[in-house]
Amino acid sequence: MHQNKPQAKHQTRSLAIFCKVVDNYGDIGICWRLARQLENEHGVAVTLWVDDLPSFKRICPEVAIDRDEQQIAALTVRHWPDQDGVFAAVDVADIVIEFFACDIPPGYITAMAQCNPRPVWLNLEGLTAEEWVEGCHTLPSPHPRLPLTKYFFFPGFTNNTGGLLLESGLEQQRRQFQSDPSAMATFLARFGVTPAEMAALKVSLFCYPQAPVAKLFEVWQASDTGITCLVPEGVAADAVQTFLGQDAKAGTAATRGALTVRVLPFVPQPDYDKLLWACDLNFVRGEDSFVRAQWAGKPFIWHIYPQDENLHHKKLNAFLKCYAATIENLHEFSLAWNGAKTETIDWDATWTQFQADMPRISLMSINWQRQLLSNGDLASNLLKFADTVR
Ligand code: TRH
Repeated sequence: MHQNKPQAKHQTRSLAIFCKVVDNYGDIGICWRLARQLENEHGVAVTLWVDDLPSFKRICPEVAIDRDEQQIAALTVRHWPDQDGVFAAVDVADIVIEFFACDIPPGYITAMAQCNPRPVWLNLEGLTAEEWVEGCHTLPSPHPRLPLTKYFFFPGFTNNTGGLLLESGLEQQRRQFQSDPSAMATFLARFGVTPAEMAALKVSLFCYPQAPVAKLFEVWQASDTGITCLVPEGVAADAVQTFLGQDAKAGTAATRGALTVRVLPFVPQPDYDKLLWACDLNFVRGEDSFVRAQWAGKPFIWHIYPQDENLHHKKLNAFLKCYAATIENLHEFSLAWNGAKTETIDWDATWTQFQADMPRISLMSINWQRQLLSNGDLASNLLKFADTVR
């Protein structure tokens, strides 16, 4: 079945990823991206177990939401409806990844313990720039009863972590796209973006509902120069609907003052990259779009996933400290955007100062990318680690 696949560079042949969609699209977004890269670039036979096919379909239109098992882009997707199920040792993959400690089915764990040799079992954790990650990356956690060991695998921003997801051809594709204005114009025109909107400052907007979007829209309307804000359907719905004066459906747009807001459909993952590459500034959120914005090489603002007791503010500060220690206006804007400032925010000044620093941020992002690249990519690092513990 896989005779045309590249030779596996590692000892691994098969790999299973278990993904539980907690909310939104990041969980399946990350697992799907990792699965594709392992299959395409490393010749690994991947089975992706996922509990929520409709969410998956939003970022991958080929998904059939009523199928228990399907082949998509040469890998196997299995619907994982519950924790029950009997598995035999032959069902078990050489590497088993549970995403975000999602508790894989007990029957599968029992079958893992019956395998000889035993599979490599990894818990792929969430991304944070906090320093403790380096101490926890690859730590073993022996099973209390069975002869199995699970290892923690952390993505991250330093070479003492697993690195970030990055497909091998991505950088070249990005450069080619960004050096071809007509390719960018053709891409954006698909969503109805006009030449005048194209010539303005182009901003993509992906954030959680609590982001102060209405405040920013007010400032942008009064801007001296044109701003085009491209927002996927369903994002910042209240502010967008108020601005448009109608339902924020894909294809709708309105201009007030200097600002045009245009609603885009939710696009497949590869097109989302192109959107980030084509814009001058990207607002991103969660984990996966946040990482893609870093590879896009454009200024970006991160809306971090909110957590209880404002734990996320600590994570935000940890990232800003390593990403943009010297660019105060980026810090200020990021903290304001994430509700992490106690004083009242002058949005006009915060935006103006941030915008003035955008050329500096673009330059800095080249060095940042270089530093990230020196950590290797997550998929390759994961396979290398698996080889060392097999
Ligand atoms: O959707 P997110 O907020 O996802 C997550 C989840 O909430 C998760 O539970 C949490 O743990 C994590 O954030 C931190 O944001 P994220 O991570 O950016 O994922 C969005 C995915 O959707 C990403 O793979 C990009 C993709 N996407 C598209 O494919 N097309 C689009 O048009 C857009 C806007 C996004």
